[in-house]
This record gives sequence, structure tokens and C-alpha cells, in this order.
Amino acid sequence: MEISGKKTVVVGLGKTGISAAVFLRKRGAQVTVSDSSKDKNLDDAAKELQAIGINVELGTHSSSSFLNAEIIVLSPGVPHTIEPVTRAAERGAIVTGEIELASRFIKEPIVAVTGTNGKTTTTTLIGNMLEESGLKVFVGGNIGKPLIDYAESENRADVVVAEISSFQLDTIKTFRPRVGVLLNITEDHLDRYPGFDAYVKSKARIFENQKGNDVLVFNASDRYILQVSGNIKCGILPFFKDSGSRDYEEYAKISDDRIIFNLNKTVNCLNNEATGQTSNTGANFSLSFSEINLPGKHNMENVAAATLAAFAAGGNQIGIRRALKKFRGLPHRIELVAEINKVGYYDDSKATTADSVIKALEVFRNPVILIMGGRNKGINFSLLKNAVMDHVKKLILLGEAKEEIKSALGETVETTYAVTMDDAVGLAHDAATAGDIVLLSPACTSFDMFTSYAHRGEIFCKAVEALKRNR
Ligand code: UMA
Repeated sequence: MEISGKKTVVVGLGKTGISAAVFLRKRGAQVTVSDSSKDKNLDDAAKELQAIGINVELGTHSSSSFLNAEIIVLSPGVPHTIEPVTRAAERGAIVTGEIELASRFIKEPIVAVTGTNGKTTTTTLIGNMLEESGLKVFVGGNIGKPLIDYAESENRADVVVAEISSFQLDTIKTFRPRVGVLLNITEDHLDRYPGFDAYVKSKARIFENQKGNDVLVFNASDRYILQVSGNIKCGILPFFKDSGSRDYEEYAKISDDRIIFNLNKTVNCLNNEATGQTSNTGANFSLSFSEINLPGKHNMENVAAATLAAFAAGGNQIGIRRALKKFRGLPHRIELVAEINKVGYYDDSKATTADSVIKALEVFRNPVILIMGGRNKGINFSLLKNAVMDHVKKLILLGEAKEEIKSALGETVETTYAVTMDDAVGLAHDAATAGDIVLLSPACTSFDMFTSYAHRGEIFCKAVEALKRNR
């Protein structure tokens, strides 16, 4: 893609927009960044970009900014259907995303991870496993570090590991990960897609351009992934739960207490390319759940996927085991924050889908007091009925979606409203008896009350710490 001298517009002045604008400017493009928000927090970034010759428009997407644009780079949070963008596309502008743009300038092989849940854990694990195997790795993408930063960096890696969201897949064209990972597909982001089918199609784009000896690691126990798997045109490394027999040559099977890897052939598809590593042949081994410091069966799926992907990208068994031994999970994902009066307080603020809340509830055998709520992003809360019935002693609801959740689940379990997070934690404490679990697992986004899921998790942790101090 020729960039020098081109009239470009970057939409959104978040992490992606800032990085993409700097990249385009350094490559000699005329750059305008347009952000519909007037938020004062954008002012500093705007000034920094202006200082290097980038135009910044805040508070609107004016048609004049998009007039004569040749390339438009969308941030993932910006729908590609907004009017100024569709108009410019009709006039012949190239509309792209930061992932597509970055991938055109990255020569090293890319391992790309998508799925509704578990992306960040799996991406982090793959990065750690490859590093422990002696490779130089860049980890970025939806995990919080735009991929385009790597395209500009002088610090070259052997392998790039990228977390990729469906929003980012919506704007790809040629993006071709040498190793793709498709973890699972459950209802999510239905406020952004016309329906679930469109969301499934978006996720399946991870392997759209994979071919030849590229590899797709995928969840063969996921019915929506199986529905789209007919379109795979590259090598496969499936992982699945130990039920039913499947005719796969190489795979990972998750039994009741271990993950069994059957990797008889050479699976390193990057063999002797960028990594210079030799192939991993004859890797038949198993990982016991007790060796893995992560809660829940869903995490065994993440470990299975990460291990297969790491093998495919040149990792070795010693490095993979070493990384697993060190990894203790990421913050805000079923994270034990404190134990107060024999009650465990867990922060699962990252859980913004029904499926992730179900997975969290399944981790616990003891009664759970569940704190839920926030802004609904199109989730059908009645999907939680059975799991709530089986695990939850009391439901404490917070935020914009509280009434909607109550009407879906209120008949299943005793329900109370809370106004603030402090209030929710206090009510949970009052309801808990020794042995119970207090779990924040919201099934909603945080944006009605907090700046991010991490912010929500931090406020929860602070409330729990205060409770511990004052008890
Ligand atoms: N904006 C407009 N016009 C619009 C809509 C938004 O100008 O029509 C502006 C907003 O005012 C805001 C800016 O766009 O100032 C924000 O852009 P963004 O939401 O794309 O945010 P970034 O900071 O660029 O972060 C994005 C990802 N965010 C989203 O996909 C919503 C980050 O993932 C990612 O880490 C980052 O790029 C680097 O790749 C976050 C996320 O929530 C963690 N992802 C979703 C998820 O994981 O479920 C997909």
C-alpha cells in the first residue's frame, strides 16, 4: 500500500488512532484524525499529534475532513457503517483498519488469536511459551498495544503474537496469520452486529486468507466454529473436550484431569523461516490440570489452544512447560482478591458475556453471591438461568441493566439492587456465611459507571480491601 503523499483520515483518537496517525505521518502521508467526542481527555493527544503536523478534528466527523480522502483508517471502536465513511468509500476511498495496515508492513510471521472469551489469556500464554522457548516475541493487538507500533519499531522480533477482536477482523482484506487461533464463539457485541450470524462470520475471518502450510488452531467442540470450519484452506490443529471420537490426525484432547496432545507429525509451520527453529516431531505428551495454575475447564481450553499454537510457531515442550509453571493468570479474571471470614472474594470484572459468567460460576462448588450488571451490549440474560439456579445464593445487581437482569433472573434467585460498587460489596458481605464465594462477574460492559472493565475491577478490589480493614 502506497502511503507517501496520500490524503489520509484516521477515525478515533484512542490508542489505535494515535499509533496509526503517527505511523502514516512518518511515512509521508497528509493525516487528519477525526474523533466525534469533545472529551477534554483527548486534548493532550491532539496537541502532540498537531505538533508533528497532523490535523486533529474533535467533536464531530465533518464531511470536509473526509472530502478527497484516499485512505481511511478506522479504530476498532468505530463502526464501518458510519455515514462519512460509507460516503468516502462510495467516492473510492480505501477504508481499512489498523490491523490490515500493520500486517502489510510486518514481514515476520504473525500468530493471531480470536474468540469471544479467553483471547487475552491465550495470547499472553503463547507469547510466554515462545519466549521461554528462546524466541524473540512481540505481543500486541486488542490486548492493548496496537500492532502498528511494531510495524514502526526498530526492535525486530522472530514472531508477532496478536490478539484480534471481531471489530478488527471487520476491516481486514489480506491479513494472513501464519498461525490462527479460534477459541470459541458465543453471543457478544450484538449491539454492533445486525445479528449473531454476522458476528460468527466476522470471527471466521481469522482464517479467511490462511492457506498452504499455515495452521489454524480451533475449538472442535464449539458448534458455531464447526459450522464455519468447512471453509478452512490450511493445516489444522483442533482441540476438543473428551467426548465422541473425531478423525483428526493431530490434536489436543481435554479429559477430566489432563490435556492429551497428539502431535505425531511436524507441526512447526514456521520451520526454518523467520525463526530458524527445527521442527517439533513426535510430540505426544500430556499436561495434568494440577500443573496449570488457572481455574476452570475453560482455562484448560485456553492452555490447549496456546500450546498447539506455540508448537506451530516454533515453541518447544520445555519452554511451553516452563511458561505454564510461571503463569498465574491475568488480573480481573476470576482473581482471588481476599478472604474475609472464610468467604472468598473474586474479581471477574473482565466477564462481559453470558458465557464467561457461566464459566466463572462453574469454577465454584460452594454457594456464590454474584454481583452483576453494568451496560448491556445486547446480551440475553436468560441464558444464565440454569447456571444461576445451580450456583447462586443471592444476586446483587448494579448499573443500567439491573432491571433487565432482574426480569430475566429475578424469579430464579433472591435479588437486590445496589447503587455503587461499595454498596454491592457491603450487601454481599452481609449475605455471605463462611464457605461462600462473593464473585463480581458482570455480564455487562462497565461504561455506564466506570472507564473500563479494569477500572471496575480496581474499584471492586478497593471496596473489598476497605471491608477487610474495617471488619
Ligand atoms: N469514536 C469516534 N467515532 C465513532 C466511535 C468512536 O470518533 O463513531 C472515537 C471515540 O470517541 C474514542 C475513540 O474512537 O475517542 C476510541 O477508539 P477505540 O474504541 O477503537 O479505542 P482504542 O483506544 O483505539 O482501543 C482499541 C480497542 N478498543 C475497542 O475495540 C473498543 C482496544 O480493545 C484495543 O486494546 C486497542 O484498540 C489496541 O488495539 C479494548 C476492547 O474493549 C480492550 N476491545 C473489545 C473487547 O475486547 O471486547 C473488542
